Amino acid sequence: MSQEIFPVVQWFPGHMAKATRMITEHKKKVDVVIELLDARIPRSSANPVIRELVGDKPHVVILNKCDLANPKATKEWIEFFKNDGIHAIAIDSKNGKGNKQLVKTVESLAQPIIDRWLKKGIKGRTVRTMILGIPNVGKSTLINKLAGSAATRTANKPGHTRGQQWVKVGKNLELLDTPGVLWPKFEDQRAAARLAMTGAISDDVYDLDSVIKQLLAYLEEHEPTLLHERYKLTEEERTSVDTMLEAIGRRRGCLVSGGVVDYDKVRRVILTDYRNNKLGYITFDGVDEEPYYVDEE
Ligand SMILES: Nc1nc2c(ncn2[C@@H]2O[C@H](COP(=O)(O)OP(=O)(O)O)[C@@H](O)[C@H]2O)c(=O)[nH]1
Ligand SMILES: [Mg+2]
Repeated sequence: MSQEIFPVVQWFPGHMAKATRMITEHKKKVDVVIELLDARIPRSSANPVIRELVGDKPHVVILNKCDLANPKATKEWIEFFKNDGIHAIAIDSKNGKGNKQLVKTVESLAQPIIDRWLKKGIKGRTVRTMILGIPNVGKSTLINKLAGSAATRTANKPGHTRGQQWVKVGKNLELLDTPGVLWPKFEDQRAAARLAMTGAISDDVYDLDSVIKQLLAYLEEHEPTLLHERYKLTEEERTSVDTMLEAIGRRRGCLVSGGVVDYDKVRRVILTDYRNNKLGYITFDGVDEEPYYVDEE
């Protein structure tokens, strides 16, 4: 079965302009940029604006939620970024795994900047950094973990926006306690479906039927064993995403009176199974995969 593409969510042009303004404003204040990606969808959770705006500023990519991703794929993605000249590390912010490595990486990336400062006679200046990423990628969780282990919040050094503060992390590193929110690329409908599955898009704004069909099509193509272990589908039931949905509905007892399958219920069962890791640990974005775009009128 070939992978079908279903329209998922509409593209909102205003969001890209908002992200651009936010990065442009903050860029001047920071020495190193920390870009948080979802390890399950490192391409779909990225916003291309970041690359253009960050320019040659030191930049570290974090593959967060690596506890939910396929470990082999995470290694491939780290290699992929390395080949592109970008340091990438995998972390699990929820459990604080990888935070020390993150601080060390940022400090080492900042070393040339510190050396330049020293040449100019500037001593004891802290390196400033901020976290950027799309909603729900784990920005607040990471900031809280990093800030929680920091001795003090540098309350007397406010950021530009009211209420923002710099938090001391590590020896000579400061982190802006408010992250930069980026908007994902909704114009790529396959990426949009993956963002929806992983919880980056509010459950009210996308078409669940399209998303679940893409999930089934993806599993059938890339992870058939996971799919069949969970739902025990026969060859015939796997003819199309529609026959799969119907069979899963019958097997899981998602029926309305008269023995008709309650499709809305089936979709929710599958989404819940996926989100509770009952379908395994999947990285949807492949390093070699071509981006897919649907032209919007
Ligand atoms: N499993 C797992 N969950 C995470 C991780 N980091 C964040 N989360 C969860 O992802 C959700 C969104 O995190 P949050 O920090 O609020 O994201 P933000 O919108 O980027 O600030 C929360 O339920 C977190 O507990 C991680 O590394 N692993
Ligand atoms: Mg947050």
